[in-house]
Amino acid sequence: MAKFETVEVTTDLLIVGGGMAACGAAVEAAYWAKKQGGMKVTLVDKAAMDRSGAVAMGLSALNQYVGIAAGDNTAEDYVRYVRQDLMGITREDLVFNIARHVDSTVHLFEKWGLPIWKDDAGKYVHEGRWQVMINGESYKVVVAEAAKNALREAGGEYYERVFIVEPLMDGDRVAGAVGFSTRDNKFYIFRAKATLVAMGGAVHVFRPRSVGEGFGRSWYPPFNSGSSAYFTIKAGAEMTCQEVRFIPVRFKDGYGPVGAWFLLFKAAATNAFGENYMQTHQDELKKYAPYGAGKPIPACLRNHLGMMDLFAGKGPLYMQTAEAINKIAEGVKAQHKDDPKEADKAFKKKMKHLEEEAWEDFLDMTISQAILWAATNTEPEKVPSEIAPCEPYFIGSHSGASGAWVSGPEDCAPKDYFWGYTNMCTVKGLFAAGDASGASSHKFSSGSHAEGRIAAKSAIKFITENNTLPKVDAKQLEAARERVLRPVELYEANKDDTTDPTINPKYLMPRQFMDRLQKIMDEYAGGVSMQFTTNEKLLKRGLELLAFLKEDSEKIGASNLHDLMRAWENIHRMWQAEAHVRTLLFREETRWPGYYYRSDKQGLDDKDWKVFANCKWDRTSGEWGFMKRPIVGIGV
Ligand code: SFD
Ligand code: AMP
Repeated sequence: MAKFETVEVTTDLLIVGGGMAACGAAVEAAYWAKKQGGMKVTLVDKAAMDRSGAVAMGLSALNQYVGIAAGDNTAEDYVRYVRQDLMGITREDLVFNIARHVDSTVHLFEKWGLPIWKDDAGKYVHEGRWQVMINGESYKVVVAEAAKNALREAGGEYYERVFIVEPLMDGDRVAGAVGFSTRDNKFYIFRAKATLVAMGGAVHVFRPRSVGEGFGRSWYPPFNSGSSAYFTIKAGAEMTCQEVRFIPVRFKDGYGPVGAWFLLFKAAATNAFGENYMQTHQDELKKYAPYGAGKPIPACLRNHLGMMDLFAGKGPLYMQTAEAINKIAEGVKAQHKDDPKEADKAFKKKMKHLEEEAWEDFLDMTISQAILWAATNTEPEKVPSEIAPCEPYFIGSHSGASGAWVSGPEDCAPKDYFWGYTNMCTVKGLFAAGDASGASSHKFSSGSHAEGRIAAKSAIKFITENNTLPKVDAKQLEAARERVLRPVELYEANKDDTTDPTINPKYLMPRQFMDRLQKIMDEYAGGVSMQFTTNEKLLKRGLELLAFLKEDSEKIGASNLHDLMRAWENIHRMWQAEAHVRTLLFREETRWPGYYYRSDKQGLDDKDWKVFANCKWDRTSGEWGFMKRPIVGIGV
């Protein structure tokens, strides 16, 4: 086999991931590490931090800004908003903790150079109550630069293009991680006193809508492949909300954002016959009281009402862009009633401005949607544009909730939710933030950064109080190296058995493995082709097929380092998939219609299921355990 050098790095705090939460963690940890004198912080990203993770292409808004100092909202308001959107299932202590700190993160972004839109009075321009508009095409570059500078100044290190595979353990304490370089033949061992997981959520677990020539295009970035879930599950951490996938409704095929259209432009979405499904299906919302009756209507229920028309054959669905833009411009025209010439001029000027904003919304974060509009002659001021629900994603920081079960903050976490260190998982020394931590939805990019800061400060405290380097025996390291590099060895040993090295009886290629995973998930766990619907029988059959896939996960081949990354990405996805299917089976109700439907358990069942559905994979027995955890609010 090709020679792989083993590189060992010893550090105090290890941050795995380089996205929003990891960058927040780096800035905060560097500050406290410097204060503690000589503590070392190391960050490892599979990609280049400037353009890694969900914010790689940029974003057009900061979706969480509370505006506490200005008296616009309180952190308690935010808790009520998230509870409503997630149909009552949320860790209010965690949401509150992020909400009370997020504004300071946004102010840091601005200080570091992120252009946030301001009105004539110098106030942030809001998209909606919680969202502020940015010129965000270089958002991630700005945030990554600050993180790298902070690490450098504190004597820390960052590794880019090193893929983290799995945790190292010292009994019940995490001891670091192993991974490999995606550029050089190097196997990495990171030993650490505490490890903070921030490797995002997961995409391409389900068969995507975009296949063939569009393959790889998805709403969520293809680089996030379930590594956070895999890492925490494998460390033996309790996980939460694994059934809660997120289905964003997006401009079809380019996956352009809809938030600006709904909130800023006040556009309506309709079925193909021009009927506004949010109005025609209002009665349906009553079934999901109290959430259905509350405001804003939860994202899953907004999806659900659109899906009712789609599944009844009234598609395609459309965003009425032209109607919305024209209405705003007409409003400006009306201000010049007495001067038709001036009115016409004002109308044209406003139309031009709105048109620019519409395109910029895509160019800031989803350039491919702008290209698709251009390619299909879609002029938003003249014609409506098709929207559709995407395939399911796992993203605990958006309107999903999946992630690790972490400790809340001491001052406001209910007793059952506090075990010593804020944002520590149920495994000693293991911390999680952003998509990696569960049941604290709607933190988005800014809240994930804030949560990274919270978790890092807490991890540094853990280190000062547990200041020993966990032990990892040589046997564990050798086994990890063998397992991580096995796909390369399998491929090299057997590739000459067949004329086409991608078709081989001794191994399968990462893409073949992923295709099978996606087919299983799509057909048995309620993907796009099943109209997001599943039942007990389908889920159980899906689990049988996943078991065969798991056997084959030991047989993935890799012809190069890129393939090796693909191999591990898909194994990570498979574990995320299994946690999802098992938890869908466990929760016997349909709490989030519009995200998924259990056809055999329709509707809400608050009596039995207004609880968290948690799970844990036992490291010794290899068995999954499931438990209900009570919802305890913070009294707001
Ligand atoms: O509106 C490994 N999000 C939006 N948030 C906003 O605030 N405003 C918006 O405008 C947003 N929009 C949006 C958003 C997300 C997406 C996908 C789109 C549009 C298309 C949400 C935020 O982006 C999201 O909440 C945060 O980014 C979450 O932060 P974090 O840190 O949990 O995840 P990350 O930033 O994706 O970073 C993940 C990192 O992990 C690395 N990684 N590193 C080493 N080894 C491995 N095995 C790894 N696997 C992954 C990645 O490289 C990356 O560095 S809107 O349309 O909704
Ligand atoms: P999106 O572009 O859909 O990700 O939305 C950006 C932000 O706007 C998120 O905070 C969403 O929850 C919110 N949002 C989008 N559409 C609506 C809507 N119709 N009503 C209320 N909030 C919305």
